[in-house]
Amino acid sequence: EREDMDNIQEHLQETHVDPNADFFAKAEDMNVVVVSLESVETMALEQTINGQEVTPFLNELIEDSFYFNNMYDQAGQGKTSDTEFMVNNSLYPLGRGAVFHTHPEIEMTPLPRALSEEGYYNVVFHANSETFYNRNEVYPRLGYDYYFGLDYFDVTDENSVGWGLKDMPFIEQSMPHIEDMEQPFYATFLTLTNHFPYELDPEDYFIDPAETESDIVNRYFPAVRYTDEAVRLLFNRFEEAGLYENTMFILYGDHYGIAESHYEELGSFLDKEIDPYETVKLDRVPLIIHIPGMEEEAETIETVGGHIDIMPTLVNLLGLSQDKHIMFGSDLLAEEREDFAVLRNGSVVTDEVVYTGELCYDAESGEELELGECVEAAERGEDELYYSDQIIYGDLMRFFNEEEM
Ligand code: GP9
Ligand code: MN
Repeated sequence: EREDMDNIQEHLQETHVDPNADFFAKAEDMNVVVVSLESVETMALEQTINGQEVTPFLNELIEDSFYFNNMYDQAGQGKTSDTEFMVNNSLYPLGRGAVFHTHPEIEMTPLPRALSEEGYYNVVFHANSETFYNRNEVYPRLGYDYYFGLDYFDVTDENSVGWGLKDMPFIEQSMPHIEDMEQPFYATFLTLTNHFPYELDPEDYFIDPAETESDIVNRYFPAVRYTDEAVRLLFNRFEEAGLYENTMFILYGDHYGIAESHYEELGSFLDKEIDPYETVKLDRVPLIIHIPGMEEEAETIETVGGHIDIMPTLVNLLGLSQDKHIMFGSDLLAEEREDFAVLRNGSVVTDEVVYTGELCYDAESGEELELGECVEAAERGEDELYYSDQIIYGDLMRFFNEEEM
């Protein structure tokens, strides 16, 4: 087993790309706010309904942030929790089940724990029962100091819908805890309103629903619009609390929103046929990184990546040592970055090809290519998932040797 770990470290060294030195420690000692945008897809940011943007606030935020528009959903069956696992570990989730459920006790080299060592206070806000996804067991192991779960929120019939507390009161009720918190903090907010089946109260419709044969597709857009408004509220509250100027914000879509069973109707809304190539493209989720003082350098970055690349990017921005972690992702801001993402279903995207279900496409044009054109990407994808799975199934981080990184 120790040998397996040596092989994995060797693989990671071969594929390693140096992080961008210009960005090293740019956010050192700042507060960090991570916002998991429930079921928000990149596609949603690009749409309008009757001339109204679906995400006016996010679109505004992008103007003075780093926006990554080619990030892919790498979650497995553990959905939101799988993405939390990736963002905090840069390991892939598993092909079956939620890692939080199946392997809560494995050794890890997680980001919050590293931040603890730098004096950070690490918390999660989420208005769902503490035991859901085994979070109460896993969070302390990730290095979170405190979980503000369901018990901390005042949930009534009036302020809840669908899965529970609506995102706007969720933000309102979280803020007093933030204002009381010792700094610097690393705070994760898990939003919830934009969850399947995308129900909203009439007063929370800021835009009209879409008009297709699928109520899911139709309701999805106003629900995303509501979450966008909740994010605006979060930013406003941070400004009012005087915390905005010293806080780095990371916002990401946790996974896809509209399942393939609704792609016929989604296709009619988007006015295109959704073939396997487009299906992969629709697996994109937004990633926005807002760093105070770097507004001038704002940029939309087209590099291909995914959830596992978030942690290495943050490790560099926060001025932490890359060598203390086993990470499968790489810095999204790296000069020499390789465009690469493997999805948990085995699909692979690079700057050149899209490989999915034994089909190969040109990444730019979407034209079908000979399968041979995708072999290299497909094999790389297989290796990544295989090695990461080995770590989790074999609890191999026990044998992690920092000297070798
Ligand atoms: C549950 C919430 C939603 O607490 O995170 O989970 P999902 O169904 O998206 O995995
Ligand atoms: Mn989710």
